[in-house]
Amino acid sequence: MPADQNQLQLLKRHSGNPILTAADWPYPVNTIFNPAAITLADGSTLLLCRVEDRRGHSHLCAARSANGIDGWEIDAENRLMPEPETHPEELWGIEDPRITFLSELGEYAVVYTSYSSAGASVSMALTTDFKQYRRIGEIMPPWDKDAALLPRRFNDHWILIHRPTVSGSIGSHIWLSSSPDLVHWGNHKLIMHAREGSWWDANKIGLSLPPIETDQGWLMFYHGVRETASGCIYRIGLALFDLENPARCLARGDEWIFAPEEPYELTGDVDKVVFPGGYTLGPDGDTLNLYYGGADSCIAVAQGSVKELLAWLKEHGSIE
Ligand code: BMA
Repeated sequence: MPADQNQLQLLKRHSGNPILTAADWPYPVNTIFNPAAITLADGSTLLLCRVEDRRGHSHLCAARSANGIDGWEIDAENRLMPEPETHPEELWGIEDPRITFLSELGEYAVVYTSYSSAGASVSMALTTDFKQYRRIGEIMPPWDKDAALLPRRFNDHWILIHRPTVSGSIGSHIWLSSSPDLVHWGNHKLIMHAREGSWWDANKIGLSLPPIETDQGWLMFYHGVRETASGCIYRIGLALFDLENPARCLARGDEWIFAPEEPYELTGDVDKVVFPGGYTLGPDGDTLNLYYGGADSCIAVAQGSVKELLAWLKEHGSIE
């Protein structure tokens, strides 16, 4: 699988990858992967990591680092654990968080997948410090995952991007829903289709990062899942949505921009997976640190430039 020059130019893997593995954890776990990420007020980085225990159930655990690369302090005291007694949808664990800061509330919204015998659904909790959480609970019924909030209201409504899967329907696509209060959701709109046939993003796509606000629109990273005879390949593509009307797709890249290439992405509990869930921006407002899970077994980081990603999309994107 030769490395594509384009990919290397757009997103450059850190030489210290993987930056976090199960061996770094202060208690016994199976794997850690698929983190959310934010920059804290003091400029340090917080990753909210998906931790899978040795039953196969996941919970969320914060790790903090001054430079976002190493020196991680893992906060084993204040984990977000499944609470199946009060939230039965969390029976088999909670997974794949995405974080958005809601300045109107002065709180971070953590949107995550909860997993039970009814399937995977979208849940939300609010926090100010990643030590104590106030659960909103299940906001989308199964099957639904790969969700994140936009940071502010549009016409008095919050916006959630998510990926429902309906049994019997053709493909899993990206949708947008609105809510006046973060609890009641409606006005559902399909905003981006999975492609068909031999495309890298045929049949199943899902939001990766919370969309990034730029002067040209909301920059969306999404994953495409290609089914092959030897299993699925999770790769990452780009799309751009209208700033004022985030349901309107302005452009979508034809090629993937990031794909499993390194050993820690090719081999693990699930082979050939790159799964970004969070990013931070450097002080220049342009340098993007993309945090992702590798092969469902580790956490890694790659760097790019928002301006270059937008320029690439302009050249390689088509209007939906
Ligand atoms: C998806 C999610 C991710 C996982 C990926 C590959 O459906 O469950 O958490 O990384 O599959 O196994």
